Amino acid sequence: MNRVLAVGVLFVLPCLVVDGILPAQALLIDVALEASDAGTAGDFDGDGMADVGEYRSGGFGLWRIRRSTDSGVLQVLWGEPSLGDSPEAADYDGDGTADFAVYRRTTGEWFIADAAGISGAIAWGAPSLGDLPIPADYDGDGKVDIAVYRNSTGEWFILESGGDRADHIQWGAPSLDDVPVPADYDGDGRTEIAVYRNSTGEWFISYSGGGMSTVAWGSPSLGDMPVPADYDGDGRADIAVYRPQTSSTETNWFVWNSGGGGGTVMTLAGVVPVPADYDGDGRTDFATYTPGRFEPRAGFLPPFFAVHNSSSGMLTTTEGGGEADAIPLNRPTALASAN
Ligand SMILES: [Ca+2]
Ligand SMILES: [Ca+2]
Ligand SMILES: [Ca+2]
Ligand SMILES: [Ca+2]
Repeated sequence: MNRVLAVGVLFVLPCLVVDGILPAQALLIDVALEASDAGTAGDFDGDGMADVGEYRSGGFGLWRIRRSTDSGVLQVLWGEPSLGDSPEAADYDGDGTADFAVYRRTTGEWFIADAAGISGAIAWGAPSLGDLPIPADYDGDGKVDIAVYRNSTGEWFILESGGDRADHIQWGAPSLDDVPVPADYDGDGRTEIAVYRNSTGEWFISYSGGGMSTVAWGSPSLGDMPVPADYDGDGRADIAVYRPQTSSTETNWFVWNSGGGGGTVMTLAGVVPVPADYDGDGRTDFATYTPGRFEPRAGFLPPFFAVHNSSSGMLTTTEGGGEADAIPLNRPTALASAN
């Protein structure tokens, strides 16, 4: 793989804010006012609280973010769905706010809008080899690194933000249905390379400081999906799975707390898990997204988010944008990288 930066012909990504502010200005204002050193995943306005948001997988690549600071809606066009762009928002420049970014699944290119402006195409990924986008801060410099997991071979290719070094690691067995679950499991600030084995429910974690561990946590026959995140707030990602519900009262979150005390279970109805720290207390909140849908008598029911706030124990619901082609942001890596 090679890296191509800022090629002469930039992309056809239109970028505008529908509510009247040019995106470049909006981004710069956010940076100037809200810069902080520790970015919360999914936090576009930089207040330390993740924002609920959606990206339309059809049409013109519309993002719709509900700002946690003022509940205002930020709408930005970024991406070209017809070319297979998928949303990969993350804090690539380390200024404490999530940057709009897409990975182009037809060409293996990344397009990022960060504080420095709009990137050219960064070629990092081979679609024909089944590469999946898995951005995370692997080198621990506070900036998310561009990375892909090669689903055909189990290889990881990481473009480290600190020093522009590239890392290549073999970790994962495609024949055993491994999926990437990168997260900071030991809390040293560097994301671990890890896979969840969909055939057995085992986790294989390769620690950034050396060593590895294997943990059995998950029931593949019940459709468990890995959702690692720091639910107990000790700074280390917890091993966790989300189980699709057959009824709205069925328990569907199973967390193995890294801080001790065994496991945590939670029931929160919804279709897509979107865990993130929405109330900004340092603990990841259980959260789900239910897509918009047509009901025979009711007509179109808009999508909505349900968040169980860890700070208060209260449930918050927020209506989404209303389009049937919208997909939620803050999906776990294993899910987000797959589609
Ligand atoms: Ca926020
Ligand atoms: Ca980094
Ligand atoms: Ca934890
Ligand atoms: Ca929280």
